[in-house]
Parts: sequence; C-alpha cells; structure tokens
Amino acid sequence: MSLIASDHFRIVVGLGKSGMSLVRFLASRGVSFAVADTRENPPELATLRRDYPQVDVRCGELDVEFLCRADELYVSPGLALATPALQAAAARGVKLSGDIELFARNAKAPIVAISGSNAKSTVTTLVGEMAAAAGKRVAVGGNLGTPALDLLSDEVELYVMELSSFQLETTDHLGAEVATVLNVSEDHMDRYSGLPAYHLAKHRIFRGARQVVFNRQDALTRPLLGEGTPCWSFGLGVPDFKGFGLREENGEKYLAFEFQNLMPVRELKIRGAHNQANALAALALGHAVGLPFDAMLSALRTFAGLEHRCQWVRDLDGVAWYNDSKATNVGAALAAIEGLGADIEGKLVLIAGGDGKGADFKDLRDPVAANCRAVVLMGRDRELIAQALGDAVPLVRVGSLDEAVQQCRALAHPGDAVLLSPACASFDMFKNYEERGQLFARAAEDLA
Ligand code: UMA
Ligand code: ADP
Repeated sequence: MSLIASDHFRIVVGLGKSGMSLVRFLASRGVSFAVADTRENPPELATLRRDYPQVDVRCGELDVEFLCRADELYVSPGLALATPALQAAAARGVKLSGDIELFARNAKAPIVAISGSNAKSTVTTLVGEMAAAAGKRVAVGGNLGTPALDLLSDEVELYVMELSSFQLETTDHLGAEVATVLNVSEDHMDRYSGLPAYHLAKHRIFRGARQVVFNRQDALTRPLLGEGTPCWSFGLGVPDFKGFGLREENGEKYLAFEFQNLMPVRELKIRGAHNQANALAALALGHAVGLPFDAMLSALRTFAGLEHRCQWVRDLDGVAWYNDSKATNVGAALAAIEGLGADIEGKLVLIAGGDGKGADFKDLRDPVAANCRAVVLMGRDRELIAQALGDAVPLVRVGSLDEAVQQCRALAHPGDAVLLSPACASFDMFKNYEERGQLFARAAEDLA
C-alpha cells in the first residue's frame, strides 16, 4: 500500500529527472496530478507527452491560481522555495514538499542518508560498494545518479542516499537509520542568505534519525540531539569510543575503530588526507547499519575513486595532469590544492574559475600562495578570484579551456602537476561539470 492520500490533487513543479520520477511514482499509484515548469521546454517534456499524454502540463511562468488548485506541490530541488509564486501558494495553504519526503514515507528498508558540502558522492558510492560486498541488496542514488523514487522496491534491503541541501529543504521527516553531514563549507550562496541558512537546511537530514555520524574535525556537522541517540564519529585524529580515525604503529598509519587497527592507509587506492576522512566516514556509516568489517575493508581496497574527483589524466614531460572538475566550491578546491600540493615534488599550476555561486574566494589565497606556481583563470567570475588572490602568484586570464590547457603546458616545470579544480560551477561555459572535465582530459591527452 502506498502511503499517499489518493483523494488529494498534486502538482509536480519542475520537469527534470526528479520531476519525471515523481510523475512515474504518482501515476503508478493512481494519484491525480498535473505538472508545471518555468521553462518553455523542460528536459523531460517529450517523455511526459509520450508516456503520459493525459497529464496537464503548464510551461513558462508559474501561475499562482493554477498552483493553488493543488493540496501539495512537489517542488524540484532546482527551484528555490523563495520563488515568489511558490511562496504565494504556500501563503494560501498549499503544502510545499518534494521527492525525498515521498521517498521516505514509502521506503520499507533502512536508509543511510548522506549530506555535506563535499564528498557526498564519494562516500555514498563507497557505502554502496561496502553493502554490496556484504551481500546486501542495496539501492544507491538521490542527488547522485538515480532519483530517489525510482529506487523504491520491495526487494531492496538497504537504501544509501546522497541528499543535497535543496532536497532536504522540502523534507520534513526523513527517519533515516543513520544520517550524516560530512562537512560544512560555503556553497550555493546564490540560494541561501548565508552559511547559517545553508547549515540549517543540511541539518534537516537528522530529523527522525535513529543513529548519527559526525565529523570530529568540523563542529558544524554535529547535530543537536536528545540523549540516547547513538552517535558515531570520524576524523583524521586518534579515535576514542564510538570513533573512527587514524592510528600509527611502527611507522605505519592505519584506519582504526576505537582502539583497534583495521587496515593500513597505504592499501587505499584513493589518495589524499580528504579521502582518508571519506573512507573513515563510510566505515562509520556502514558499521552503524551492521555491515561486517571484512566486507567494508575489501570494498575500500578496490575502490579507485570517481571520475572528475582529483582524477589522474596523464603524465607529460614530467608533469602530471589531474581533473578535479567536480570541485564546484571553494572547500573542494582547497582539499585538492592542499592534498595534491603536499603529494608532489614541484608546484601546482591551477585552472580555476566559472560560476562562483556568490562564494567568497578569500580562503584560496594562502593555500594557493603555498602550493601553486601560477593560476590560470577563466569563466564568468574569474575577476572575483583574481581579486581574492591578489599578488599571491602569477595569474593568467584565458577565454577557453583549450587556451587554459595550452597555457598550463607552457607554465608547468618537470615535477609539477596541472590541476583543474575550478572552485566554481561550470554552467557559464559548459553543460555540466562532467562536460568540463571531459573536455579538459581530452585537451590534455591531445597535447603532443
Ligand atoms: N529549472 C527551471 N525551472 C523549473 C525547474 C528547474 O528553470 O521549473 C532549472 C533550474 O535552474 C534548476 C535546473 O533547471 O537548477 C535543474 O532543475 P531540474 O528540475 O531539471 O533538476 P533535475 O533534473 O530534477 O535534477 C535534480 C537535481 N538538480 C539540482 O538540484 C539542481 C540533481 O542534482 C539530481 O541528481 C536529480 O534531481 C535527481 O535527484 C544535480 C545537482 O547539480 C546533480 N545537484 C546540486 C549539487 O550536487 O551541487 C545540489
Ligand atoms: P559531492 O557529491 O559532495 O559534490 P564528491 O565526492 O563528488 O562530493 O566530491 C566533490 C569534490 O570535493 C571533488 O572535487 C573532491 O575532490 C572534493 N572532496 C572529496 N572529499 C572531500 C573532503 N572530505 N573534503 C573536501 N573536499 C572533498
């Protein structure tokens, strides 16, 4: 039985991937609904017209009167709840909700819920692989890959969900078996009034959680909870009770749980201190849902990382080229600059810039000064980055990614690394971060 009242009328607002998953879900349960999107030609319009020709679709500017016919709106994470038409409908008593709320109400298996400014996809994928290695029928998705509602199945034994702050804004009660916010640093400042509002949205993940995992090195990840909710922690320091961390013995560094060494860090394929933290977070989440250590450690030994996250592309004349196109905010770029900077003999030649989403780039200045030979700047907000970096290192402005790659070739010395880690979203110049990463890798591979 579906936990959704069938006598109510709903409107799906936004006809992208999540909107289309809502359409399939509502139609399969016989719920009456319509669709609206502010775009004249939303991405899934052709699919909707082909598969559900009877559904009423309104494209273009949102019509408040139309929205007010619904009892509930399922709003895409891509649309700000502050959108005036949505606020006008809410003021007239229409409930604003989203796909994750509906997913949570209908999921019968435990949910591992993962949010954070960075590392969500890496940790979500890792926990999914750990569960699969333990023989569980696991479904992995959410903000990453398959939309949540498309994962619902009676066969599933465990859901591992990556959730964005946008998805959490429309989620009142998740009720996860275990929930975490991996880290909090500034992102999406074009959608939030400031860090406190963004933090508040992320922390909705803890609503109804039976257990939580927090990051000992980031106070903003700690939930405010009543006594009695089991709390596990992770961090790069030595762990204590209920903690995952790093221990050293005879000069060897180990991933550890409480007082027990689990596995030498050197057996991890993923590189850098930030990835050690990611491995520890995944172990904490997996342990909380009862996955055995041997299965989790075997997944950690084989996981080579995801594309576009500090991914090695090639070596050329003693220079290594890395694609970190997924670094769409300052925190992610800092992890790459400091992590990779510490690992190489020479210096970094960094490519940065794009759509800065209202971020403040000043935190880049000192790590760039310490680790970079030069920074090649491109994209809409390149002057904002240039201002923040000042005279820390030589800056080169370019008009295209191809030009950036050519400049990097000329600037880098043997022993250096070229790193695309833009600290910005890609939408000003590319379809998405994947396209940016692919074009960078191709241009680097084409260098003679
Ligand atoms: N849009 C409009 N009018 C509308 C609806 C959307 O202009 O009426 C525009 C907005 O600029 C919006 C964009 O279209 O940002 C995408 O919206 P969509 O409804 O087409 O999006 P979906 O295809 O449903 O994708 C959404 C998530 N997108 C966003 O949160 C922006 C996807 O996360 C997610 O994978 C998908 O649902 C399935 O759950 C993407 C993302 O960029 C990967 N997430 C952000 C991030 O990771 O930083 C949060
Ligand atoms: P998300 O899904 O949260 O965007 P990803 O796993 O896709 O996370 O990684 C996004 C970016 O963050 C990549 O550039 C990656 O190198 C960087 N990153 C990965 N782990 C961390 C971490 N623990 N702290 C900061 N940045 C990280």
